[in-house]
Amino acid sequence: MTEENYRVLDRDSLPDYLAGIPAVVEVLGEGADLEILEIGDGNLNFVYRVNNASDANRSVIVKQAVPYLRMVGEEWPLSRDRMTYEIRALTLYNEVVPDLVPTIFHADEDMSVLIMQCLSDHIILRLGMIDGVVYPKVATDIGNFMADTLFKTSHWSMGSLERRELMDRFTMNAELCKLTEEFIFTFPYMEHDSNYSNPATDAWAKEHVHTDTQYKLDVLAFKDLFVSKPDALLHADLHSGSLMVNQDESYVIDMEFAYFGPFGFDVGKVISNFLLCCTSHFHRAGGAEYREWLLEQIPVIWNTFESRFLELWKAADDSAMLIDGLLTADEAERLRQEFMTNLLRESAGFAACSMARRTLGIAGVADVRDIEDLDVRSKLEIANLKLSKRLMAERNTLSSIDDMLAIIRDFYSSPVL
Ligand code: ADP
Ligand code: SR1
Ligand code: MG
Repeated sequence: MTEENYRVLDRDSLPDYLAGIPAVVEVLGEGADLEILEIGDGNLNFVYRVNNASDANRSVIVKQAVPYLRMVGEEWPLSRDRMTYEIRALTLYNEVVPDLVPTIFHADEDMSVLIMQCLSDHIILRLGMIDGVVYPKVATDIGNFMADTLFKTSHWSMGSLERRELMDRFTMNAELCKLTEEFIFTFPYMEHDSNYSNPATDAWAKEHVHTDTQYKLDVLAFKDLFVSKPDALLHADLHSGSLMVNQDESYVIDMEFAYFGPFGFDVGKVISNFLLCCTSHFHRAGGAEYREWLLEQIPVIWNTFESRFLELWKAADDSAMLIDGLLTADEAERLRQEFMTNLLRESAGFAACSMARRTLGIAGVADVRDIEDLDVRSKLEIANLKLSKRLMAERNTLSSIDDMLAIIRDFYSSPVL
């Protein structure tokens, strides 16, 4: 990545830039008039939808990283390296799960630009779920996405040398890992200038989060895992804003945080986003019926993930971890069972961290933060914090996803509002 070849693109400069890229011209049409819309609603980057003015079906998405954190502004510098990692991860995902990620038309590391398939018939899952829309395939798609990407980049699948070579391509996604270390695992559990504020929530957090030694030490144990447990190539920002869906398809986007980390981080984040949305529907129009749908998706996600992961594992050749002849069939079965129980517990802990950071930290979720009535919002926020604390405290009692669901259902059986 060089500085001299970088310039920030905008609606004026995009047409010339795109005209020089044959693969993009092929999609948009030679010499076509272009419509360009800045559609970025994310925290970090600029995203444009570009389409042929006379044929909106001929469209691409242009995503560019700028050298700062977009949600804060230029006063928070952030290296553009993140786009290099997004390009690398999306390239790999296109090999591993091509039906679940956008196709790449062009990638330019010097310009920190990614040009990809425009998902014009799809909506961000978070927005759909806020509106109470049922997506029949999303839970199985996410489960399969996680199983394939996590298993196939892990030491249970890859050989030792090839895995370390792959790890090497993601090790230096350092600034985004640091963002996660701070904004998910540190700042939300203490007084910090960056934190969100809502008076009643602040008061509750002061009493029940900042001074809860066990909870803070538990969160730190998960920060330790995040920092030190390179199980597999994670998406590492797999929330409902990173999924674009419709009734038939689901696509995963926005993999700029990709790095080698613990399996449970992706799984836990996904689960937490269904819970954050579920809590919000105590106020939102979806009500009990939609809450039930959201809760039912959690075992579907987990069971799909688990059965696909185990299917891949049972069919795997020798790996960095296992070679033929090391374990008997019974021993291998026991290993896999214990592994899955640990992964479930790990996922519950990461889900707990994710719920707290989305409640107390700078980067909230629209599910709750967009609710204007501060008292209502605060009640939902406190519910999310209580559920986070319960999941964290009871994670090591879990033997199955049904156990987790039982805790969640018991929690929601007490009044939220
Ligand atoms: P950031 O990295 O800044 O969080 P995202 O990758 O989440 O950016 O993209 C921001 C928004 O741009 C998404 O919420 C979505 O609305 C839109 N978007 C991103 N990628 C695509 C795509 N391939 N097709 C359609 N819309 C997209
Ligand atoms: C400053 S933290 C910004 C957050 O936005 C991204 O989507 C990640 O979730 C990150 O933690
Ligand atoms: Mg992003």
